[in-house]
Amino acid sequence: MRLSHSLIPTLKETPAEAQIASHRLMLRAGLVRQTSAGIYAWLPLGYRVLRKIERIVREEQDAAGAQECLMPTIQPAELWRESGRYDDYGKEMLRITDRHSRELLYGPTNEEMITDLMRQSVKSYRELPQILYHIQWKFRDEVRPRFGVMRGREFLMKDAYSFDLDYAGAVVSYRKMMLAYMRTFQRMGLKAIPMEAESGPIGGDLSHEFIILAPTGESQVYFDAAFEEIDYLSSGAGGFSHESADDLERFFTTMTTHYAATDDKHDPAAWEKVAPTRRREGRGIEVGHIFYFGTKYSKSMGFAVATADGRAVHPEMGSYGIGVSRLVGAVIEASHDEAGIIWPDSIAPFRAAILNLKRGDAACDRISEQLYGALGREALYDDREERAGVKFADADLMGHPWQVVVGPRGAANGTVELKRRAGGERQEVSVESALARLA
Ligand code: 5CA
Repeated sequence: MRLSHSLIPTLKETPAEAQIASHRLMLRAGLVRQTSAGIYAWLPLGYRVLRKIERIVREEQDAAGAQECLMPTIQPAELWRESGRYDDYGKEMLRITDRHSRELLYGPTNEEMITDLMRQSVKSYRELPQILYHIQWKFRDEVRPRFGVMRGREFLMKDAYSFDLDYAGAVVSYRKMMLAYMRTFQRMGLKAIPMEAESGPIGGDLSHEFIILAPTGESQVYFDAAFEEIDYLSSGAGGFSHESADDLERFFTTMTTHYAATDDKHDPAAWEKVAPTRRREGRGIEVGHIFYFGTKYSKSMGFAVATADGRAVHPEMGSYGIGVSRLVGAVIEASHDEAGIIWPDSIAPFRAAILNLKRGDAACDRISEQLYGALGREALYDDREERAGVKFADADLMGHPWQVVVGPRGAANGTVELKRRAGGERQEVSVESALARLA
């Protein structure tokens, strides 16, 4: 993309309404703009990050055997009357009436709708287990939307739903999703820790929140350093596979043996037993939440399948959420400095920015175009008529993992400066070796 013709409105000043780093930086780097309270438009730079996060989430859901589908944002009230949640949900639910006076709502989650879709078609034990997921916008009329996309009213969620014949099957699905989550967050450069949680309005018996550390997190968390040392992506010895029940068991035992708790579940006596050098404590942000709730919806909504011996059983269910749009803010909370965002390579909007320091200089223009041509869609070419200082500051603010600085002195000798955003290291290299590093 050429920055001169892009809607990436960076700001020098900090917007007054932004209280936390990620909100400030998302506005300043031109990722989003608020259109109503708690509702955001995703501008090109922000949308590229959102899509990359979505892609990682999707790949890991697919790898765990979940099927992607897409349910609508607008749902009929009747479904929610069947489960009894229409009234329970209260003012957080955005209720809509259409021209025929039919009651609709903008979905805050999809347990009812997926149960309805399954009960229409799945009749036999032979068709289970199944896990379905979608990545779709949700609406919750939060009393106090705040911190930008971290607590929005409209937000993008990945929600998955598992259906099993019995409790033992449901436990396997729950563990598979938990492993998929740990892999997903690790791929985004995040250290997430699963913590046992209350299940709240979703209902149910077993629930874990996935928390990442950041000073602005909403709750105080305590955990064993063991969580920081596990490589969930490793396929070698000690690694975990979704395919193996033994691996899933060993994985779940690991996740639930080491101490981890939010302040409302914190147990000082158990905490005392963790070696002092291994105690980790800080503020945490919830980026995902999973629930096992048995037959709560299958029973209330009359979804049953025939077993091998001709009985009818209500499938055991779980639901599994990831805050896709919240993750954009959460990653920034976990990875930024005074100058701006520091994107992990896996979700950076662009891999590199090309900074042409002297537009109109034949060598600078030629080398910049050459780099841009070779790097293609993964490069943002700063071809604006701006001072070098402005280009440096904007590139740091936007946080691309690499900057390729094309200045007149180097360009005359066929060299550029390659800067790594994370550590700040700079290196004078030939155009060819810059390309080799970034390709
Ligand atoms: N039905 C279940 C799981 S599919 C569910 O709705 N779970 S949830 O309420 O915990 O939401 C799942 C994730 O969505 C949360 O962990 C959080 O990361 C994200 N989320 C929830 N509310 C908001 C919000 N107001 N703004 C941004 N993200 C949110």
